Amino acid sequence: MALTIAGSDSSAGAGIQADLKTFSALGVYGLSAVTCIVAEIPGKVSTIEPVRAEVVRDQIEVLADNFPIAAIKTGLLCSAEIVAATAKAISGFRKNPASPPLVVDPVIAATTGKLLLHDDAIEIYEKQLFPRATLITPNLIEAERFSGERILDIKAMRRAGQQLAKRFGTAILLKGGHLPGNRAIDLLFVNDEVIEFESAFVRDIATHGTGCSYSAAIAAGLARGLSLTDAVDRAKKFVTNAIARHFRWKSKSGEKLDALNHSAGVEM
Ligand code: PXL
Repeated sequence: MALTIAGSDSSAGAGIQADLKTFSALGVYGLSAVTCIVAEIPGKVSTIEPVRAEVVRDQIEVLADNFPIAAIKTGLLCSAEIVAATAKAISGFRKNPASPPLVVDPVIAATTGKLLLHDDAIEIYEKQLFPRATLITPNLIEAERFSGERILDIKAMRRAGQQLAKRFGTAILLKGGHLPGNRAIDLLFVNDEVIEFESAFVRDIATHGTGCSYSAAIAAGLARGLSLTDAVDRAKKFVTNAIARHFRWKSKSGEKLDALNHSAGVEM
């Protein structure tokens, strides 16, 4: 079983809905703790309503006591209080000798650039949640925020990834999807090694929810006992397929909208 601690996306392409669809597609039973409710359509966030931090903590604690959780992922945590409550609840069951691996997707903004995380949450992430992580999966914008460096090419990606892995004592998957070019290159920094993952960059498709689905697929792989490198490799293929076999439709106003196809799947 895998647990996602994340926000609800009403359009269900990102957030907790994407995570649960991903877990199911990869044969893993999904559990969830909701951190906030986001009313949105792909590309346009309307409202964000946080859940009280104690309620977030309680959702995690009742699950931890009663389900054999084999991996955890965090997504949008919304506020400093919720990041702190999550770190506290997780450390409760991470004292257990069989503590599950933790994948932290440090969601700061939606694909459109709309900020989803309060600014004062950054420091709590760095102090309380990152040190507990097995893997952190920033995109370039998030990595710039946490490393304080501009990342405009692969060389800068290597520098920033190494810095973050060292500083937080954890593996880092730095996602290069925002770099120019026709390849989507991600770098995994683990145990002083750098491993490159590459796929063709799929153009002209809105990729709302890709980051959420990627980190959920990695957590699913870890829950099924894959090594970190194998879990990332399968997860990248899963996400690439979900993009390639996307759904597309038109809204009432004639706007073209896309969503990932989580059931396109790959074998784990
Ligand atoms: O894709 C980032 C993201 C994560 N989580 C939730 C979201 C979004 C983007 O809109 O709504 C709940």
